[in-house]
Amino acid sequence: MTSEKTPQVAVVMGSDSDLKMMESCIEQLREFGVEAEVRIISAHRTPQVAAEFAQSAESRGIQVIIAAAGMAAHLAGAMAAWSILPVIGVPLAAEPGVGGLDALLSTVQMPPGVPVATVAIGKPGAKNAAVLAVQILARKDPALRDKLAQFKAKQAQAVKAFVLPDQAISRAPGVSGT
Ligand code: RP5
Repeated sequence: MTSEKTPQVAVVMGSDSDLKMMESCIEQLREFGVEAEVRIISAHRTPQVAAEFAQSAESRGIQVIIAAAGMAAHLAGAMAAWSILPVIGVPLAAEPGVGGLDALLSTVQMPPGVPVATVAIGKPGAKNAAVLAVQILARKDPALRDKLAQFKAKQAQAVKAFVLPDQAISRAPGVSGT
């Protein structure tokens, strides 16, 4: 007998070359106790699979789709086109490339009526996609809501607890250590 729950979040990415960047997303979800269905699906190389995945996601229990891709990144848009689930897009910087600006514009510039909630380029965006997905799930999950509150409080505590080294203070005029 297995106690595994059906994943509520899908994390899809355009290539196995994106996995290194998206590990921080998967890891962040895991820290909240949220398991993800992780798939490599390309909007361009496997368009049929992308359509079928997005169309069946809701009936499989998925609540949020996180889609990451680089270059002319159309994966998040394709997910949003084929599903009514909220889609979070993570633009990635492919190598060689233009630093992810290509993917950012491809992901964020969706036409009216087909939104993709687009986060920052690369690793910070990958992590934020996980937090945003958890925030969506937490609306109907009090335990997850409490974990989010703790996560925020811990972040604030880390900022408050940071002590500037004396040297840094003396080098930055106008910056007070208190
Ligand atoms: C995109 O093209 C992928 O998401 C990846 O970021 C980029 C390059 O893919 P590979 O050539 O490394 O498979 O579709």
